[in-house]
Amino acid sequence: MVSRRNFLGRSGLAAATTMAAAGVSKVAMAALPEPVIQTSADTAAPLVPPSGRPYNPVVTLNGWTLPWRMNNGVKEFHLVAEPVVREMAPGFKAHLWGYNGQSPGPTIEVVEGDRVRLFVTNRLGELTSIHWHGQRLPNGMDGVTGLNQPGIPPGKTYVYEFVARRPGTFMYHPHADEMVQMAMGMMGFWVTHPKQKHPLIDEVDRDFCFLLNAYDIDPGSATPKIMTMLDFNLWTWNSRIYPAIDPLVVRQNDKVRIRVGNLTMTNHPIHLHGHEFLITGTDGGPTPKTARQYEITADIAVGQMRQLDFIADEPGDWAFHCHKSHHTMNAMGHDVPTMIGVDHREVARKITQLVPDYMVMGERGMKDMTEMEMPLPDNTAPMMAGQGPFGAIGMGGMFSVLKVRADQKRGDYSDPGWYQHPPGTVAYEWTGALAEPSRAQPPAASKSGVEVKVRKPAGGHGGH
Ligand SMILES: [Cu+2]
Repeated sequence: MVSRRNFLGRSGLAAATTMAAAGVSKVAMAALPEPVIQTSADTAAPLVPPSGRPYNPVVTLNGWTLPWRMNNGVKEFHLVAEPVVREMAPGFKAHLWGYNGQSPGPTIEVVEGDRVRLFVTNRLGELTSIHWHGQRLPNGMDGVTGLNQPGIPPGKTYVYEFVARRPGTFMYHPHADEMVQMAMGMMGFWVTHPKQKHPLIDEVDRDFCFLLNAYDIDPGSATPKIMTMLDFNLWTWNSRIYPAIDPLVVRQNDKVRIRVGNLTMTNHPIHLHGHEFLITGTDGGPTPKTARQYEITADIAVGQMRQLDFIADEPGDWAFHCHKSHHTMNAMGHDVPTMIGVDHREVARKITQLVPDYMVMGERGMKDMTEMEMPLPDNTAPMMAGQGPFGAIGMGGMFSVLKVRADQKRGDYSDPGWYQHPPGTVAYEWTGALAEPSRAQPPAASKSGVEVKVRKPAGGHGGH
């Protein structure tokens, strides 16, 4: 089957939507809608709905929303399951499976009560299906291969149709060979907006969404190891790793919503600095007000979605990340021996005679790694990276920055650069006299005769 593909960048999206919404002949409407393909991994501008009930669109982090066409009052979408090349970070491209040119697939946005028709074309080499995670729908539309429908054979297109009955935050993913297909990146976000003012769903100024996903891609290779169960080396938001995850840019005092869905193999405690949020919605829908409590970390289990609302009233650059420290690192950093406190100057001198490029790693901790220009194999990313205004940030993986600015324009998502701290508001070095701290006498611990000694780092190296 040959479909014309629309290659779109940021600016092309609006044009394609207009085209999709424009009057088309009856013959064209009888055919399925042309698939819209996205080639860019940039965060697309929010897709203001050109047809149907109005709503405040979401911003998909390093992603985009799929345009639709209206056909006799039905919103029609066309998803194409296919191999894609996803740029996880500049210089690092992964060979994944996804939808419409990207992994994750495009976000689908509809309004409560919309009748939705989704054409799903399979351009993979094996069966697939789509499960509409969290939706109320007729059983035969639930997408579990073998249970609710036959798998969609390669080259075929199936049609799903249902009414988006409840507003909230949803996901979609295959229910066919799903261990493989999800390890390869097949998943997407779905938001159903309320059709009118909802007592439990506040209107917000900025509404961000992304999926948590994880991959195991050996440095220098491009295809995920699909049999990995837990020991992934790439912890990603929408198949991107920091510093290639876009910042969440907001205007000071904006009411902000962040929707997160977890399709990895473990839970992720997602942590926001500088603010407290309320979990206003879960997989089950809006959370009753009496059940909400302020949090700064939301643990999101596998298969769950969480909707975090807060007022962004503290200006600055605030870290926003998974609190599992191994999840804020990229590939290369997972099988290195612990060398803290080991004086290996002598062994390093001997090795250097044999291997001139030998590099001592981690004897003072691993932070040095962020400052080293370590030669990397082609097609991978450094373990931790990101330059901030005060030096190396030393983060990778599931990490981004909430940028709150007083002078950010309404609806402007462009990166304002680093926060300019008012004078006297940054931690500073104490340069006065230092008294020796008084220490309690250790109890009779020396009974064992074991003493632990740590060689203090010699000054002179790096710093910032
Ligand atoms: Cu995590």
